[in-house]
Amino acid sequence: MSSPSSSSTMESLILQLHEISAVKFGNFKLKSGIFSPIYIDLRLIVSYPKLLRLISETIISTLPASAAYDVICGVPYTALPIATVISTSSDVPMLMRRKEIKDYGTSKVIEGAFQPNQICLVVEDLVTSGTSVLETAAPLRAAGLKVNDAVVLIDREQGGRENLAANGITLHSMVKLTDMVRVLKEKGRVSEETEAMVLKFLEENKKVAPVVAKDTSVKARIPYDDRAKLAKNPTGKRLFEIMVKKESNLCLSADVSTASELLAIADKIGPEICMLKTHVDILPDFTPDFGSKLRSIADKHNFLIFEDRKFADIGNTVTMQYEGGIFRILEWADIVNCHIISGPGIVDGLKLKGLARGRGLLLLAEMSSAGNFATGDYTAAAVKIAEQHSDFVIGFISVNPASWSACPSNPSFIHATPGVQLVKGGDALGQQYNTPNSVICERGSDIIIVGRGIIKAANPVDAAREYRVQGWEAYSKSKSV
Ligand code: 5BU
Repeated sequence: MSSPSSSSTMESLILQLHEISAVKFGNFKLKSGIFSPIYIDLRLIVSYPKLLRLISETIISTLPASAAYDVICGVPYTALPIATVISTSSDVPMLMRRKEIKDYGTSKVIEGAFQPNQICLVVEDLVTSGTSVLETAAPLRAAGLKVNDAVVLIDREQGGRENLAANGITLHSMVKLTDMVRVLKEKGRVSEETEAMVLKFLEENKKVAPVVAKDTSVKARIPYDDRAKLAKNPTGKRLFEIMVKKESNLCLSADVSTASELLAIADKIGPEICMLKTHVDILPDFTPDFGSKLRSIADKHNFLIFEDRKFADIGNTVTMQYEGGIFRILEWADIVNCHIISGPGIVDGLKLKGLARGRGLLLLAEMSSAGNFATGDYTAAAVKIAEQHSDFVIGFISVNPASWSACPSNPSFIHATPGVQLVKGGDALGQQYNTPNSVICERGSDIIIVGRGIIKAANPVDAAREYRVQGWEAYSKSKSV
């Protein structure tokens, strides 16, 4: 609010927002979980085209020249109309970020035409912690765009600017919440008491964490290198060591249509991952030399191979399924997994073949799909079986190990979590996605397993790098909770 003309525009804008009840006073729960005496609901502005135009014009004129950009992208949904008006009035192409990921067609997260390395300005209506801006910047960056600046109509001044700066994004705001309340008080729209209450609230809530941990029982994490020393199984130990060496807790789920595609993507993405997960029975061109070819790629890039076979039969049968058939999984997979539905005998069976070869086993303690039955006592039973076989079991497929307060697992066990994408959501067949930060920091897992988020990305290598960086940053942060 520098020049008189810009300050009168701001005043008029604030008053108009108040007139349409886009600014409300009371006791409101925010997305971040905190209660606030002031609430801003800018969804209404679509019904006031003149105001929408004024907001869009003012937003763009507030930006300093240093904030150069080639394209713009509004944070869904409220900022979409603002971004659209900016795009059409200033003739700058726009992109759209999908909030829900579809499982048909192109499965794109970013819609619109763009070139790698173009600079994208993120447009947002309201910033509290900056989480929504980061959720939009992440898939833009994964698609190869640069995100350096974000512009917002209202800054609640609760740490968003700092959280974004920590992620390389400069925030430009048109109106600060303190200015808004001051203007409304000066113009007689709110009482002195209300102003004081809002200012006190802002003073007391200057910093809202970008993502508020839902489970406060999440403890500071024991570093992977210390846990490597605790692991009894050589493959479990090696996995921790690879993670530390490559600064990667990313497992690629290589669910591609052919063995040759799988080998090609393993070679390209190998440097980013600690583990590669296969479903060997989906490959129509599988040949007996598949295992040795994949092994040499794994050795070249130093990652482990995890065949997501999900054994489920009695002990005697799984010994044959593990070693025999056309796939001969035991020959080439460092790690396999199994259900415990048939009881502990399944672990005895797999161990009979795998232990002498130094292989490792993950138990399915939880699953990512909606309505699955691996919960409560079932999860606790998996932990108990793992403890009894800690020479062979290296850990779990888990979704929310931080919530296993009744049956915490010991730190030598590793947790790997499927159902990960850069944005929360799901597919049409029950898959449920959480973000890398949520999986590692809130849910207490160790490894993010990512399939379509990488495989279907416009540039899978860039996407893998983005997942690796996000996964590792989340781990680094969680060491010092
Ligand atoms: P996606 O494309 O990231 O949704 O792929 C997830 C992969 O993880 C896929 O291969 C599944 O078979 C696998 N998966 C899973 O999604 N959920 C689970 O609970 C288990 C495995 Br176990």
